[in-house]
Amino acid sequence: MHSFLKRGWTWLACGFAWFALGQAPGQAAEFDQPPEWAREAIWYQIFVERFRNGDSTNDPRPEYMQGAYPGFVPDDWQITPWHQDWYEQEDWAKGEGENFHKLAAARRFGGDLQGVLDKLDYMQHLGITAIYFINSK
Ligand SMILES: [Ca+2]
Repeated sequence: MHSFLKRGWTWLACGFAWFALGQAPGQAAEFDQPPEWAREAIWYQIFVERFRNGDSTNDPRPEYMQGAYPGFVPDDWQITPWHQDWYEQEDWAKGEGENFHKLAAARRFGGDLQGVLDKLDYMQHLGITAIYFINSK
């Protein structure tokens, strides 16, 4: 486990470096010439907020959602239960009178980097060698 965590951090760092290089003007790698390590990697793409909640003390609160799509925070908004059916509306969503997809954008699940770290063994079991994080606000 320890060696995997050590390698896991390397993978995370490589992923961030890859992302940073892709964003730095004039320093982006040629698209058709990825680094050797990226050619060999088995990628796992993670939307952290929806992957796993490893620390409930950092869960989103309504004040964190100000300015984010859909542009309002419904009354009585709460974290969406982790295993809720995607098409089931939360109690806070039922009385809003907005379409389903707009309210689905107001969902937050509380996933965080601790949740990713908690599942490194699982990802190793799958044969994953690199992680690509999807950005979210
Ligand atoms: Ca959390």
